[in-house]
Amino acid sequence: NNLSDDENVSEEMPTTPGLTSHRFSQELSKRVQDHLLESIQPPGVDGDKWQLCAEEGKMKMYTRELIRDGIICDPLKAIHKIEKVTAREVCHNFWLSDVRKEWEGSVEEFRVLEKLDDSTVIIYQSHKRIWPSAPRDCLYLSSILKIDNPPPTANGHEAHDTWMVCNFSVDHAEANPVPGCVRATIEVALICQTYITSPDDRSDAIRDHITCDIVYVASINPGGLAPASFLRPFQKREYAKFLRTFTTYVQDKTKDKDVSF
Ligand code: 18C
Repeated sequence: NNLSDDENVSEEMPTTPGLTSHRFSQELSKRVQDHLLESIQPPGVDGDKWQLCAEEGKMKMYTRELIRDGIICDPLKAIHKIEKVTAREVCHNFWLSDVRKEWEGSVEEFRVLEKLDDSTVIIYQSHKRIWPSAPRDCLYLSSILKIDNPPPTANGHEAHDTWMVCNFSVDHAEANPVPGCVRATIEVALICQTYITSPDDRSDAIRDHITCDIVYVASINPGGLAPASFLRPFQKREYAKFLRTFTTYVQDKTKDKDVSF
């Protein structure tokens, strides 16, 4: 398998977390299970505290106010539905380092520090600076997984397939804190499900009958104090920009290619 070949999605990705073994397997497996239990749930169930903060077409963004040790760490949950792409295509493009700079506008530089297995890497990245605050960097594990037994979906339909990318902060000997740079910590998941719609037009192109449901959750601790009046609107804008840019990127990139389930 070649990590740098974005045309050929690995055929040997683990379908269940924990099948391959590395020093973060257990932690990864636990986080994946938590995302499948909680993150995948639509906002509004179980009397949760998610508040709708933005809506753009089929994309809805929800947030909750959360302050830890005085630092604003408001989590985000976004749900979206995009046409003509599969869960695998969306997750693959989110996970693959080679195309990161083609859609990720917040990153200045990044490098893969370690490959733990064919679907799991540890990444260090620095972010574009927001003057006058200190520069930020982060260090995280990133894994792509096919989920074989997803929980039943709230929409009552059975998904054709389910894929997930799970990113979370870890430590690594090759990425000690950088003087003057504030390390942000992250917990991010992108969960995607493909649905095949029944043909209601004359198109026999399979791509025309595919829809992908997306759940994106992010909890970012920016690592230092930032005024709420700046941070909250800033986050909202940046997350919306990311979701818009990234989903359009995947649609453009795949539109003339064979469908990859
Ligand atoms: O999930 C996304 N991308 C993945 C691949 O990069 C990965 C990334 C996580 C993002 C980590 C962010 C860490 C700090 C960010 C610094 C801000 C830079 C913004 C520059 C904008 C030009 O999982 C998609 C991520 C989409 C990110 C949206 C930005 C969210 C902002 C979070 C708050 C950060 C506060 C920064 C401090 C401000 C001080 C006044």
